[in-house]
Amino acid sequence: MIDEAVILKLHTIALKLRRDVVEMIGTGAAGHLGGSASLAELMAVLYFHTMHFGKDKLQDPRRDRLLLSKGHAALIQYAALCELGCFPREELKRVKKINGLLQGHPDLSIPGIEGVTGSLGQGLSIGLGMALALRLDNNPARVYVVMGDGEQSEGQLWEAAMAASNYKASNITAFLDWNKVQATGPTGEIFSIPDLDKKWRAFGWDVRIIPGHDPQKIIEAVEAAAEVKDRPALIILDTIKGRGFSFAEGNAAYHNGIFTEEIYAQALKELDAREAELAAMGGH
Ligand SMILES: Cc1ncc(C[n+]2csc(CCOP(=O)(O)OP(=O)(O)O)c2C)c(N)n1
Repeated sequence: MIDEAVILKLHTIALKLRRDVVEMIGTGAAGHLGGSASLAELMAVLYFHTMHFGKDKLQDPRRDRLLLSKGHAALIQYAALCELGCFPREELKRVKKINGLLQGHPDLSIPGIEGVTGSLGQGLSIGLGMALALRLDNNPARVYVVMGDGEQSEGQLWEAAMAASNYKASNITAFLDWNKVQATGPTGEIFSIPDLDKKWRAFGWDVRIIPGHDPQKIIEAVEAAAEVKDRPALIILDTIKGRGFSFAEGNAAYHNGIFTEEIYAQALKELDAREAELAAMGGH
């Protein structure tokens, strides 16, 4: 059982990351709220609890690597890296601006980013290459790869899944953000891939499905996955797209929707309400 204070802290960090995402999107411009918000707890756990990573470890060969294969959700990763001190907060204000450090998809020029992603389906291949190289070097670092459920329709990803299993790349933990909505509608309607857990298992992976907004469950699953020594591990996160924002939850319009002034104000109001809730529980 993980200490309650640790879990509360992770919830507080997830809220902070969501707030940064909303502020980065601002008003009048498009930004990926939905697929960022569904990852807030995962990012909080990985970057602030699990990973051997930090601003002083960016060149450390033994740092764990995280690849956001669903690179369009970069804002949540930028928020986490900024909170870790990898770059100044001023950069968040210049996100997606010409000459800004932080562009629409992760890029190697950004401190803490390990791979260029955004063209869906590639992150697992990149991660597998890293994992095999780390193993050759007897390096104990782990590779974490975060994929989307819409992204599961990319063929390259399944080639990488087969290869990772063939090479028994047990130093990979992949995540599938099972938020059930992709860019323009429900994933099941656009390109239905039922029984994802069975498919990944059939491809030779260790698979578990967990509630994806529960830091405790994420920590437990990540620790259990690291104990699997003969195959790569996949954690399917049962999540809600746009989690934390009533207007965006399960709503494809906020995959990449523009915030009006009213919607922006509503988002801040809901963040404040959650902050008050966490404060009442002892968080700050
Ligand atoms: C190869 C490729 N095809 C299409 C796109 C355009 N695209 C960006 S996000 C997206 C939907 C992704 O859905 P999902 O993986 O479920 O992401 P999430 O809902 O978690 O944000 C698409 C099709 C892309 N980035 N790359």
